[in-house]
Amino acid sequence: MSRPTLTEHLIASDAPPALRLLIETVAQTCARIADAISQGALGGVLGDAGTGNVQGEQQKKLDVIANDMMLAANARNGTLRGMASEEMDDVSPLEASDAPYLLLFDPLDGSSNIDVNVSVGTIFSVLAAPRQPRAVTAEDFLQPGRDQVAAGYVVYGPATMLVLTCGRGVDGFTLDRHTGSWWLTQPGMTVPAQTREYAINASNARHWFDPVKRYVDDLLAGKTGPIGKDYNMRWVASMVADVHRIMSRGGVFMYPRDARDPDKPGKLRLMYEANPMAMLVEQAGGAAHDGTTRILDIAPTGIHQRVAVFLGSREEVERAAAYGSD
Ligand code: AHM
Ligand code: MG
Repeated sequence: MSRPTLTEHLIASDAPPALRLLIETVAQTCARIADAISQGALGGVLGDAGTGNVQGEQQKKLDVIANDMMLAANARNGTLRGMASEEMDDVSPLEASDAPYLLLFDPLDGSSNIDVNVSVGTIFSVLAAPRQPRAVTAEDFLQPGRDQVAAGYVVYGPATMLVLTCGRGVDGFTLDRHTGSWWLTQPGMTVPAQTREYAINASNARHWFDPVKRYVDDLLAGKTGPIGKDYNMRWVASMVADVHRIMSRGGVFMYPRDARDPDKPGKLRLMYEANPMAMLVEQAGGAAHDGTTRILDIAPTGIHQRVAVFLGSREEVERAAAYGSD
């Protein structure tokens, strides 16, 4: 069967050459990250790095390795004016030039799963750089998610897959580990509007605000409750893996704000987790909101800002929103 490679697909879809080069560099880097992950204990890559990031989280060795790989590979291809990452306190400006893009990424999402050999991922978001050829600052990155030029993730699962949008639908590519090529295997991915599957870390139930409690109670009540159908539940604790399941067969993913720490509006980060996932899910026909607002319309105030996330099958996300926020 003849299928296009990522390069052929990007050429056929008229992606500007700089965007094509950027996406191909990210994809090649992720293929190398996949290789490092797959070495496991043999590669000496498991365990803690012994350092923390700006979020106050312990870094895994692979968090640092993946971050360094992304930085090194993307610094010199001439497409970027700056990068920002979950693992770096501040944005990393590149030389002032007329390079057209900014790149934000979570180099290794779900890294608590690394040491137990469960799927993890890389998430990325591409924004336009300012028109003037000057050094970029953090403010230049603070654009609403609806202005993203492209977004994607790579899931390091039983197969390594890249799921990508450049603003005209969503396509899935599978990595051939022997040749390093990415092949279009899931063109035009869509999220079914309805679902019978939800994803939430229910160990936080006692901290949830009332609307989330009521909604999850109604999901649990199944056929005999007000929603009138039985649901199944899944929680990988790797957002990439949970979202990939939803991109493949539908579902609703929730990481709500809760009462544990009023200064933290949720756990996940807007700029390099929620925004790219929201763009992908919307481009596939789904929906994404924070309980009150469409995620892609949130005006960002900080690179590492956190946000509540409800995303996935459109009708289920709308149902969750109808319960209110807090
Ligand atoms: P990370 O980027 O530091 O790995 O954290 C984000 C991850 C998500 O992938 C996942 O959905 C969530 O944290 C799981 O959180 P919890 O351990 O509270 O269930
Ligand atoms: Mg993450």
